[in-house]
Amino acid sequence: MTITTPAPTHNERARIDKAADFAYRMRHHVIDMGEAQGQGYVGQALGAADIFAAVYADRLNYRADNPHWNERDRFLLSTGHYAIGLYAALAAAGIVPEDELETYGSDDSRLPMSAMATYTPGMEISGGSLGHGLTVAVGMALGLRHQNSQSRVFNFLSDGELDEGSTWEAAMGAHHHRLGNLIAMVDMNALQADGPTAGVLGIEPVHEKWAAMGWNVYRIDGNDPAALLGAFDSACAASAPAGKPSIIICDTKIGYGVPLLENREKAHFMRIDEHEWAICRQQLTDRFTDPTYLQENEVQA
Ligand SMILES: Cc1ncc(C[n+]2csc(CCOP(=O)(O)OP(=O)(O)O)c2C)c(N)n1
Ligand SMILES: [Mg+2]
Repeated sequence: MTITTPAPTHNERARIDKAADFAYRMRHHVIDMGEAQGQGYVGQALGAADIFAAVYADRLNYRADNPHWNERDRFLLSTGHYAIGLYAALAAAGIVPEDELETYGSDDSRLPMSAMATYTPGMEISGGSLGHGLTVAVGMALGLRHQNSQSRVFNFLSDGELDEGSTWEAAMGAHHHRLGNLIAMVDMNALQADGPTAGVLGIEPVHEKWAAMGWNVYRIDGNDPAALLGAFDSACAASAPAGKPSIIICDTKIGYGVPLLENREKAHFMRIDEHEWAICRQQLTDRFTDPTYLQENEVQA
C-alpha cells in the first residue's frame, strides 16, 4: 500500500512536532538510564524512539493516572530487551515519574533491565522469550472484541521475531479471526544478537509475506515522524472490529540520533565508556536542536 505524504497543514505540523519532541525526550531518558548501568540495549531504544513516540504521543488512548483504565488501548512490547525504550516512553507519557528512571536496573526498582509487567505501571506483558507478543496480542484483540470493546491492541515486534514460527502462526490467526482491532509494528533495524538479520535468517520480502497472510501492510522510514504518523493514520482508518489486521514495517537505524552509537560495531548490547555518555548527550542535543547540524554533518534528516 502506498502512502502519499503531502505538505503538512498547520495542525499536522503541530502533531509531527509533538511526536518529534516526545522522541527527543525519550532519547535523553534512554541515555540517562544507560548511564545508570553503564551498558544496555541503548541502540534499539534510540532507533525505535520515533515508533514509540508516534504511538504514545499521537495514537494510544490511555490515562496516565490510571494505567489499568479498562477502556485503554493496549500496547504490547514483545521484545523484553527493549524495556529501556518502553520505560523512556512511559516517562515521556507521564505514566512513570521521570525521576524514577534513575533507579533503572537496580535492586527493588520498578524498572528492571528485562521487562516484568507486574513491576512496571503501563507495561501490559512481560517479554524476554521472543516471538510470543503477537500471539498474546491476538488473544487480547479477540477477547476485547468479545466484550464489544472499542480498544485497539498495538503490538511492537522486532525483525528478529520474524524468524520465529509462532509470529507467523499468530499472523494467520489474526487474519482468520478478522482482528481489525489489531495493529502491529516491526522495528526493522536489520540487526539481531548474532549479527545482521539478513545473515541470521533472511526475512525479505517482508511486505509481501504479511500481505499474503491477509494483513494491511505499510512500509516506511521508521525514523521519520511524519511518515510514521501517516502510516498509523492509514492503519487506524482501516481498523474495524472485524476486518483486516494492519502492520507497519518500520525501517530504522540503530542508535539513531547519536552518531557515536550509530556506527558501533557491537550494537546489540552496548557497553559505553564513562566519558562517552556526555558525548552522547551533547550529540543528541546538537542533532535535534541545532538547525545547522544536519547540513554541517551531512547526516540524513
Ligand atoms: C525465543 C528466544 N530465542 C532467543 C532469544 C535470545 N535473543 C535475545 S535478543 C535476540 C535477538 C533477536 O533479534 P532482534 O530483537 O531483532 O535483536 P536486536 O534488534 O535487538 O539486536 C535473541 C536471539 C530469546 N530472547 N528468545
Ligand atoms: Mg533487530
